[in-house]
Amino acid sequence: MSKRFYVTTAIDYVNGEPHLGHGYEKVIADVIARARRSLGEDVFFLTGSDEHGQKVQQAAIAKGKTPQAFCDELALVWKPFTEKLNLTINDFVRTTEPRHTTAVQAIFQRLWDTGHCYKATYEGFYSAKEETFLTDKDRLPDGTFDPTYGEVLPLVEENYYFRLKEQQEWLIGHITANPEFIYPPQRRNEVLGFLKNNALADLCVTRPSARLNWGIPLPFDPAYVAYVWFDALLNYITVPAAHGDAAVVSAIHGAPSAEALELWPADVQVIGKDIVKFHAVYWPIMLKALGLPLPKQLVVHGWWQKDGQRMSKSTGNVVDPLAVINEWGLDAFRYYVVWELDIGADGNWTDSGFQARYHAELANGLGNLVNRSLSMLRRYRDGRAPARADDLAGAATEAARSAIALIGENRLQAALQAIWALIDRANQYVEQTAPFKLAKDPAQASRLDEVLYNLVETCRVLAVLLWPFLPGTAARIFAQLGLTTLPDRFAAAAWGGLTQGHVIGAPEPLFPRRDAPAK
Ligand code: ME8
Repeated sequence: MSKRFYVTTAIDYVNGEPHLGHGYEKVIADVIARARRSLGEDVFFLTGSDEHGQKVQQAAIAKGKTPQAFCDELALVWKPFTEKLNLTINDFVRTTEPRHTTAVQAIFQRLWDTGHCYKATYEGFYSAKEETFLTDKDRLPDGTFDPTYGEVLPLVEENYYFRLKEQQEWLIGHITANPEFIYPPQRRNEVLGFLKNNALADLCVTRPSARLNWGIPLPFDPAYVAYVWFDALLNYITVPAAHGDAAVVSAIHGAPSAEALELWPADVQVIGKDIVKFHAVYWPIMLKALGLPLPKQLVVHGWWQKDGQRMSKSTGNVVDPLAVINEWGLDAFRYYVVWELDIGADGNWTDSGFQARYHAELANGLGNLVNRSLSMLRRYRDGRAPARADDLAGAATEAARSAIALIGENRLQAALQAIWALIDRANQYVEQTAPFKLAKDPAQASRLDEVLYNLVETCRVLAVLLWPFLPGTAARIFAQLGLTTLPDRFAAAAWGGLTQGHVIGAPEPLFPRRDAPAK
C-alpha cells in the first residue's frame, strides 16, 4: 500500500461553540485535501477536538457539568460542524477517546524509558488562564505580566520535563535546510529568529492531578496528568496508529495490523499563527525523540477580526459561521473566507464586504455566466451542445494551469483569482459576441453555435476548477449541464470535454440575489 497524502488541522478546544476562525481553518484544509484528490492522489484528512485541560475543565464547571459530560454534549456540535462545512474528512478524533489516550500513555512510557523525560522541581509563577509557567524574565518593563496571562501566582511544584534544550541546534538546522517546512516564509523567519535569539528551556509536560485532574494520567505516575498540549499534538500520530500505520505503531508500541494505512509523515498540517511555537518547536522535537520523521509542511494561516476588532464573546462580535451558512449558503461562506484572506495574512470580516462579494462575484459573476450560458443554449439550440469551438480554449487552459499550480503552492486566494479571471473573460465574451443579436440573424447560425459551445464548455471547466473551493456549486453546475459525474478530477478540465449533441439540463440560479438581512 502506498502512502496517502495526509492533511491535518489543529484540533479545537471544545470550551465553546465553533467560530469563524475554526471554520476558516477547516475550509482551507478541505480545499487542499479536495485539490489533491482532484489531482488523483489518495488523501487522508483529519480534524478533531481537543477536550482535556484547564480551559475545558473550567468551562464544564461553569456549566455545572462533569468535563466528560460537557465534552460529550459539545461533540454533538463540533462533529456536525464538519458536515455543515462539507469537509471531506476521513476521521474525527476526540482526545478523550481510548484509542488516543492509550496511545498517549504508551508514548509517555516510551519517552520516559528512553530518557527523554525527567522529574524536577519548578519554582516560579503560573498563569492558570494560559496554563503556562512564567519566570521573572517574562515580566513587562513595569514589573507586571502581560494581561493575556490573567492572574499570575507564585508556584513551587514537582513535574516531569521533556528535553528540548539539546535539540535547539538540530531544529535550527532542519528549518534552515528545509525552506518549505514552514509556510509562508514570514512565519518561518519568525521561528528561526525566535530559535536563534532564545535559549530553549525544557518543557514541563505534566500537571499534578491534585491541581488539574482533567487529563491523561501518566502510566508510570498517576499522580500526574499529561500537559494538554503534549496530549493534543500527539493526535496527529495516535490516529495513524489507530489505523495501523506501521512506522508510527512500531515507534509507539506493538505490531502493525494487516490493513494498515500508511499516513505519517503528514504532508500538510494547517494551523493558526498563535500556535506556531507548539507545532514548529515542540512537535518536531517530540517526533525526533520518538524516531519519527517530521511533517513535510506546516501551513500557518492568519487570524480573522470582525469589523477591525478581535472577536470575543464579551464584546459580542463573534462571527457565527453556522448563521452565515444558514442565511447565505455554505459555498458563499467558503468563497468569502478563501478569497478575502490569503494564507498567512490577517483578515477582517465585515458583513457589508461579505454581501458585496456575494452579489458582485457570485451572483453577477459566476451565477450570471452559468445561468445565461445555459439558458441561451436551451432557447436557441434546444439545449444541445454544438460542435467544439475554441475561442475560449486558451483562457480556460491558462486558468486551469495557473489555478492548479497556485493551489500546489498553498496560494488559494490567487488560485481563486485565476479562476475568476476566466469567469470575467467569459462574461466579457458574451458582451463582445452578443449571442442574443446573432440569434436574430439566420446567416450567423454557425457563429452562434461557436459562441454557445465556448460558453457552456467554459462553465464545465469552471465546475472542475471550482470543485475544491465550492463543491456544492460545482456539483450543481455539472448537474445543470446534464453531466452525471462529479467534477472531482482536474484532468477533466481539459478543453473540449462537452461532446456535440450532448443535452444539458435546466438552469437554476446558483446564487439568488437577495436583500441585506434586516438588522
Ligand atoms: O489552539 N482567526 O484550539 P483553538 C483564525 N486546541 N483562526 C483562528 C481564530 C481566528 N480569530 N481563532 C482561533 C487550540 N483560530 C488547540 C490546538 S492542535 C494540536 C491544538 C484557530 O480552538 C487557531 O489558530 O483555540 C487554531 O489553529 C484553531 O483555530 C483552533 O484554535
